[in-house]
Amino acid sequence: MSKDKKMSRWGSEVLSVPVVSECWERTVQAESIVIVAHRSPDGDAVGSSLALHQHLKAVGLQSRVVLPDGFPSFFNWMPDAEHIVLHDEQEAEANDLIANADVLWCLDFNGPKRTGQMEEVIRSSHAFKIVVDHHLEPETFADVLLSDPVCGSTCELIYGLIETWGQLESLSVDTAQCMYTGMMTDTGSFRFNSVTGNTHRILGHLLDCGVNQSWIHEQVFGSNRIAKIKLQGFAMSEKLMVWPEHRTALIALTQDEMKRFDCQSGDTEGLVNQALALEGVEVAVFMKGSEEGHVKMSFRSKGDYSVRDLVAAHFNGGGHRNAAGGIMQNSSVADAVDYFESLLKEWMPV
Ligand SMILES: [Mn+2]
Repeated sequence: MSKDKKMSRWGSEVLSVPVVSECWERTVQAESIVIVAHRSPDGDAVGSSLALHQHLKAVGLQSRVVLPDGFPSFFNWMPDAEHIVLHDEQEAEANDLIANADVLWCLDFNGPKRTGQMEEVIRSSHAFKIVVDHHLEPETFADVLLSDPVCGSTCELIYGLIETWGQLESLSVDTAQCMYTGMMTDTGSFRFNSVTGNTHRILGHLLDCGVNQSWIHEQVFGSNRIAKIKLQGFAMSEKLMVWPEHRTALIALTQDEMKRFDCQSGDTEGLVNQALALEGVEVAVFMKGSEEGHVKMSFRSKGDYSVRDLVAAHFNGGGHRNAAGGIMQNSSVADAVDYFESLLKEWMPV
């Protein structure tokens, strides 16, 4: 890195001033600005999309947010969440927006595959595409790639963008609330290793902007439906498997079981972390059957053990060292559990 290269104070090449400035120029000149994020949108996907949308609004620019499918209802309070276009419900409108966008902001995903049914229209759109993301091994499909796998959340990178644009004075409460939400949910409420001094400096500024942090926490973590709590109780009491000799725990739920408890989007979130929080457990797995007959999996680990390597080798997925996701196509949950068990000796810590 040459010394005279202009950097934002973020200290990495990720948000180099000329590149970030070009993104701004393109956005200002665009007639149609569209923001997209990954499928099964989480707090960071919804939060970063709406944070950018709200910021653009604050400086007088209109944009639309298009997501592949629905998000948990505990994010409904976010300003303009009701105006998000969901591809699985409004396919024609969603495709039209993406295909005809001049600038397409792609947030919180490392490749179009992560947007499910939106993949093709994103790839073929003639828009100027800008990726802002923090997942490993980003695909180079966009015109600009602002990727920082060390950063705790895409929301934190959005703050960095706004700062590098010199627009922090325009940061509205609405923008700040969305940003805070994504930073909170992607860092386990600010406790993961990805949290830095810079994260907390940003949080300090967001609070100064008027973010109501205890209210947000209450909306996201303190508004559980009874059905969700019962499902989680059932999972912990009836479905938890532990292999103490391998310091490994697993919870697996079938479609039938989830239907029995009226499982909705987001209801199984956090189960894998509960399994990981068990004494002596260093690797935790959550599996669930899907409508399409696949088994979706979340892996978590503590310390140096890389679940990413395990997932890449056996479960058709990827992620980070301590958090990864995979899938077994056309498999029953029972078969997926059996397969995982057969790998214990070879793969799990002893
Ligand atoms: Mn994220």
